[in-house]
Amino acid sequence: MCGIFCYLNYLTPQTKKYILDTLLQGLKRMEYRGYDSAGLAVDRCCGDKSTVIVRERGKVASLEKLVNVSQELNMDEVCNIHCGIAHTRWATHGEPAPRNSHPHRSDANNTFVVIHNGIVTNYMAIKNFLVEKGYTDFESETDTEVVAKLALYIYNENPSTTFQELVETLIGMIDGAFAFLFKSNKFPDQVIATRRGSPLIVAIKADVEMLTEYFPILYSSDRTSSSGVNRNEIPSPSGHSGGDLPNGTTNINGRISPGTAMTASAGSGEFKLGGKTPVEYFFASDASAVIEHTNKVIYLEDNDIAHVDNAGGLHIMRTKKKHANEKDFRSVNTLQLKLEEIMKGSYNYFMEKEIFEQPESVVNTMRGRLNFETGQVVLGGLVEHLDDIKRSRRLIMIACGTSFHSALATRQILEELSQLPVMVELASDFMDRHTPIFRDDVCFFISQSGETADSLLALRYCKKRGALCVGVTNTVGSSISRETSCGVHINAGPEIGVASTKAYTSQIISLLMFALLISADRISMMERRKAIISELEKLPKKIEKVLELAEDLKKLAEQYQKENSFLIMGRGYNYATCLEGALKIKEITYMHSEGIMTGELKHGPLALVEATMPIIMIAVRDSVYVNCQNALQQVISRGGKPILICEEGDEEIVRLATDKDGNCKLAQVIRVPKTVDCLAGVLTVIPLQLISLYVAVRNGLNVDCPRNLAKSVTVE
Ligand code: G6Q
Ligand code: GLU
Repeated sequence: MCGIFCYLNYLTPQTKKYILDTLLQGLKRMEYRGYDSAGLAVDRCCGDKSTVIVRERGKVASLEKLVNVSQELNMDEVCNIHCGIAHTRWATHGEPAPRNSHPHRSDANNTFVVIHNGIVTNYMAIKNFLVEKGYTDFESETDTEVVAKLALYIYNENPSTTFQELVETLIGMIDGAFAFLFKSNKFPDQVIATRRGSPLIVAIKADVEMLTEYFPILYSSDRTSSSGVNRNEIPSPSGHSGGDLPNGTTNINGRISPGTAMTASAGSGEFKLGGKTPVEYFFASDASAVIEHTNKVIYLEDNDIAHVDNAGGLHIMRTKKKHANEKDFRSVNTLQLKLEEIMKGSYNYFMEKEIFEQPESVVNTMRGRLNFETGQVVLGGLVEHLDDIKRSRRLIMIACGTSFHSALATRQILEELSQLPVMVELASDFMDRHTPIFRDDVCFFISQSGETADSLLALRYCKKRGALCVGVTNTVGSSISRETSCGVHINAGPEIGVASTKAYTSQIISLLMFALLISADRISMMERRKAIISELEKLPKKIEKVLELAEDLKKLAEQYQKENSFLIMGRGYNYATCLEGALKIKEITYMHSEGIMTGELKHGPLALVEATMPIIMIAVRDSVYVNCQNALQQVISRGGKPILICEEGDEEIVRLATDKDGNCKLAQVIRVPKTVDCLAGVLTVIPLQLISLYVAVRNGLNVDCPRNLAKSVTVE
């Protein structure tokens, strides 16, 4: 959701054209996250460090057009040092429009400009405060604009304040979730980045070899802030002290310790960045925006303030240590991601690519973890906690959307193999209910992005209550992967399409491997485990067979493309497939679609059945097969003409749907290979992924970025 990007070149001469292209390209790489408008800010020219802002509603391509015709920018000018910031917005306050797009500015001189991902919840209180102080020239309806004006207010109160002090003071006055980047003509060639709740990384490109993998944190000392501004000045309507400050205090009592500009000592060595050495910095919401430039990244944590000063030095600061054992460094990580992995290759859409990648992505999920010969499962991230998990009172799987469906899809096998009660929870509802959680609960947080706000809130809630928190994510370095005690990385590779596909199947495999792991010592489960492991080995080939149905499914999509509704019915392991298939159809095609548990048919949904209602039914030869046959007959006898997803070689069910004159009442039969019950959902969901893709494509819809949706939902 929304993308933040910054490119700062220090002693690395670049033309303005290169700088602007880099900023625009950074935004394009994050387009998949979902947005409604875009904007950027750069210096007017090398000799004049005043800031030029360009903003536009709609796509990055529209912003690019505006940039290219700007009279204010000299594309050929070479900048030795320059800082540019750029943003894609997903509106929370104020309609998508150029005036509401970011960067927002403090005043007509663009003294401070800011870009923001998240929500400032006390923006009204700040606005009233600023208006009272005479800062009245608000230009937008956003919550973000108050931040730019507050920066100017803090600066005006004490013009000798440093950029770091100013931002530290400022974030202490703000409630809500944010990732911010600040640029100011009072502090030229510098940038400050900070986050609380929204993701943000710093990437470093330098020719010098980095001598350490750790970057030290500088802590503020305890003397009164020289910014001279106090958080108490902003009334807090909720009485909540807001900023995550030490002891819940409201005073800003920190001063950033001087710290050496270019050299910061770290445990195992020294970083020498800036000074006489050229260096380039990138700040971004995620790694896909920086990977083409460098693979060295630092994941910022909540309340970190990262500052690149005018000598090219990078400093990471915090007000104070919260706990004695809080780590006082940030690791420099080497990203393994390759640019090709996030490109479309020969496919037209990311969603298409990701659906067709599933034979490989499921292998990547199992690689090095599952030994098909010995049946041994090793999940490195869980080793230390396995005994605690086995001793737990219950397992609780918490997630949203598709990730929730993967929990539902594996609940039964997890119950069977672990012999523990398994609860499956939608993160938002879990929080709404203030669900009781105990120290001997084990809570799983399943999230492709690892940044979903509701799941993250639930994680913090469970952690506070002493439960063991396990992350199941696809994004290394994401908030969920960092804040959980242990976890499993699903290794599906980057998923760019908003509609989750390969992450879903890899989540199922990961949870299934966990079920196999936890039952490894149970003699009574040996045969069952063997059967599952043998099917896991065959799974990639079986997925390939399902993908061969693509051409038939294209034709089917053509037939159904103008429908308004789709009902998808099944039960047992395939109930999750119904919900997930219905979610795919609604989010990508904008058709109404509903997943129905066939056990519930007679309790209401049967009333919807008639000849013209598009219905898909799923029936495989598992323990609920007979119930599925009954449901099929109920639907057919009400005039329904369903599309049936069943197993290869299952003639029995087709005969059942054929009357004595030989007329088959099925609209179409889609056959998938037979597999073990708990894996059937991986195969039955793929035709539904493809149907939704092809209907959307035929209707000319934006498959990868459906309307109103974002890839990473970082607000509640
Ligand atoms: C579905 C979507 C969506 C997603 C949720 C949770 O196609 O991608 O439902 O699954 O928004 O996201 P995370 O898995 O990233 O937590
Ligand atoms: N709340 C801000 C706005 O509405 C930022 C939204 C975002 O995260 O893009 O402008």
